[in-house]
Amino acid sequence: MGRQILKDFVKVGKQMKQRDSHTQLFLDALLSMDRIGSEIVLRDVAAQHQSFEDVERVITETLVIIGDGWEAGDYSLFQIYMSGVICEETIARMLPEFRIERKNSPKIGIGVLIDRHALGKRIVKAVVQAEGFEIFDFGDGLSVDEMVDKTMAYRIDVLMVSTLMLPSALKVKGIREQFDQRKLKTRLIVGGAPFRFDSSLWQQVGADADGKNATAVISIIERLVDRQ
Ligand code: B12
Repeated sequence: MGRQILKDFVKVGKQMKQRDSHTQLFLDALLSMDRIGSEIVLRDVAAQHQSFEDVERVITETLVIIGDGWEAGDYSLFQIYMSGVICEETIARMLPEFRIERKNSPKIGIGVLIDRHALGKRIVKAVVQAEGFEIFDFGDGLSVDEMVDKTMAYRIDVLMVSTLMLPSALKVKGIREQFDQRKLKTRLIVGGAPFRFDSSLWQQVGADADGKNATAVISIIERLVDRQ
């Protein structure tokens, strides 16, 4: 028993050492639901690196740690929920400072297919919005038909689909099939954990591109729209 406690203690110590200090500070602030402390950490990251990409990295790393901790029974569902809310609020306050003006934006839609993991979508949406694009949020837990119907109703040029579970990722194929049947020219960009774990999955499901994170998606949109 004593040995196990010592082992666990050493393991936690190692994990803390390996973590970036900003990630550790942000984790502590989120777990104690400290909104002001969370924002101070992210502002410090932004000031040191002068880019939103590093802010995004700290947010994503920390949310994954909290999610894994929840699965291991260390944190509560409420802590995950509140962490998401705090991240979203903080991003909404910080991103306008990075915002750029853009003329002739393509119409972009974003939604989570089938599953309910909405945190990644919120971050992607916030970044795309800050880059001056016109973006419509279709929500989460959407079926293939709902995704296609909304794409048509809003005359979307680029549809961004977020999925965090493999069965949902495989359903993207259904969106591609319907686009082809209806002869829609809408470009399809996918993202989320299954596409990060398997780098050729986006091609297998018929997407036009995948994005590893929110910051990466901007150049992908520009490239796909230019090519049309
Ligand atoms: C937090 C979390 C939850 C939270 C979700 C809270 C919420 N409101 O979103 C809760 C606790 C509710 C949850 C529930 C479940 N979860 Co969960 N969850 C996670 C966890 C730990 C982190 C996900 C997350 O929020 N990451 C932080 C965000 C910011 O990162 P992200 O989503 O990856 O997004 C970034 C990029 O991927 C990218 N991106 C995302 N979308 C898009 C879209 C585009 C177009 C682009 C370009 C980029 C992009 O940019 C984002 C910002 O950088 C993952 C583990 C993991 N490694 O991903 C498991 C995980 C996704 N969950 C999993 C599972 C199985 C479930 C449950 C079924 C069962 C369970 N364990 O209880 C339920 C299902 C809920 C449902 N119906 O959808 C599995 C999926 C496995 C699989 N292969 O299918 C994972 C991978 C855990 C695991 N290792 O088993 N989960």
